[in-house]
Amino acid sequence: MLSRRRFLGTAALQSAAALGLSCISLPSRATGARSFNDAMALPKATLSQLGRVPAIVIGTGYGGAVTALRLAEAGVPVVMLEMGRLWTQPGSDGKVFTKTLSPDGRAMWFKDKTEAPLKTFLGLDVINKKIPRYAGVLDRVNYDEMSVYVGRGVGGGSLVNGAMAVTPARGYFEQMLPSVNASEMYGTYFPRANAQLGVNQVDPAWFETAACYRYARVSRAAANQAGFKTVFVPSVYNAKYMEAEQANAVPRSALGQEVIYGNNAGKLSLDKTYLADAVGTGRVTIYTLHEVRRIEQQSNGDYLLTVRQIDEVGNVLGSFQVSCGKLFLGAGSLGTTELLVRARDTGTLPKLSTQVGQGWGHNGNVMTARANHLWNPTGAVQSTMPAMGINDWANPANPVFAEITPLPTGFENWVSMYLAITRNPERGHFEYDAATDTAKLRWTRAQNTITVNSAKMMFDKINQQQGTVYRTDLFGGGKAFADDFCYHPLGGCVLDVATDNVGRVKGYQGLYVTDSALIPGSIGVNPFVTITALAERNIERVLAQDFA
Ligand code: FAE
Repeated sequence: MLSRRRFLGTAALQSAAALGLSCISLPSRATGARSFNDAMALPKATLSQLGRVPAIVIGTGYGGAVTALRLAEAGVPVVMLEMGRLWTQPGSDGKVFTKTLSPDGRAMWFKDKTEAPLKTFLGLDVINKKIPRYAGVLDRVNYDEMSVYVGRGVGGGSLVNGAMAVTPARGYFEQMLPSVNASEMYGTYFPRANAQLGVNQVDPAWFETAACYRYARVSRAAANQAGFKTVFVPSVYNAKYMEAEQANAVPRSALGQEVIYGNNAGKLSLDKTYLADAVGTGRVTIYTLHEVRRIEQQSNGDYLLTVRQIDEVGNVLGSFQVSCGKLFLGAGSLGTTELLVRARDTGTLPKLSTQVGQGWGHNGNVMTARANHLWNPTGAVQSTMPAMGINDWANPANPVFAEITPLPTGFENWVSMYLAITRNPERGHFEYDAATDTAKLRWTRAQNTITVNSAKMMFDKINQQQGTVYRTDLFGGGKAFADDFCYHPLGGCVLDVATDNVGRVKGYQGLYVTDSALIPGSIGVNPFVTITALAERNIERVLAQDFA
């Protein structure tokens, strides 16, 4: 059952979109006129009308959403600034998100053509489509030798991701974040994150017969026959809704090819969980299409932000300033790191450490695909939500955790696809580029060799056993391994290196990192459960120690 708080928050998120507002909050009457700042209760207050606020959270992804909710529950009024739009209002086609196979501008963040992970099919340029430039939900940030996919909008990556909600193996977590008490994480914060995110799992008995998971059963059999273990993968996609989709009882989303450009149903993205609860407290106001461009510190210790507001087609509506006592960065590994690298290297936060911008990794991501024999079809209708992975992470010589992913073309294609997560110790770093006023990722394609070789060892063995081959027509350039993009950017402002043990940025008081930038480049599984749990841990300590 919906709590009153979530009901109110959801209503505010829905009505703001319906009214075309770029400012989302509960009207004061809905909460019985609490004592928070009047201006914040005004749905139409522009940012510059706020002047000074106690706390600002930049970004509405996992780290930002956790932080805003817990601050608000503790009585702190919070302003959230999000560069993307709110995704709760249907467009003229009656859908919030665009169609996957015939996308419009809603698909991507200001691109002229979609830039999907798959470049071609059978070598033909039939996947990517021309689209109008618009504040779409998926961005592909193209650096010289690596492209990074991220979500844009209220909910960040939760709007576009595959919903796989995996808690990392404890031994690897301890290795990557040795200064974090693992007993507390596994006893308190991982369970808290999983509960609040709404993590569930498909019914194993239903999975065995569901047509939409034939592709996963085919990949499971091939992996098992080659000697690899497989496991079910938990998810924040509602398993019961998917069962109803398979039974044709509800509109299809996971079974309707929807995922990277957003799901019109079924998925518990953050706007339905943490953010709805946060707004429902009456203490959180979200400003959408507001991008933070500059952070400086004032003589009284407050932070002054310069924020650019755009409309949905990219016209700049204005540039505003707002100040705060405490500033939480939740703009994601790329966004948070860019803001801090820019601030250090343009001299607005000169005391930031040289460690800011270091320690970036892509969680060892690589995609690959195999061609099955004609007698082994994978199914014309495939769930876009992976439910199973090949788990060989315990192999000390070559740890790999490979998600069995769909290729939902809508017709039989005999393809088995995978997103492999490997252990790659290579790290990249960010450098400020004055000409473009951006932070550039320094990462070379050669740094991916370990990842490709690692995945190749697993899938060579499966191919050999099955007598099958790689598909080389999907990723461009005849490649079997997509070593030029990733979904899991991690690091850039690493915990206990560029920050202290709870994310306080070194060199400055009242400045915190809350998101994937804290994680040192690798966590061995899909990262959002870890990002959420770590943010839960950190904000609990910050509230106890810095707000007392
Ligand atoms: P994130 O969710 O990226 O949110 C950051 C937010 O900040 C975004 O909404 C930005 O628009 C906003 N922002 C950035 N800069 C600014 C600025 N200057 N001013 C204002 N706003 C700003 O951060 N992970 C899993 O665990 N399971 C999966 O199945 C999975 N599948 C994925 C599939 C895709 C296609 C993608 C792209 C990612 C996937 N991920 C998955 C990764 C996961 O979504 C990602 O690790 C988290 O979203 C990162 O969370 P953060 O809180 O760091």
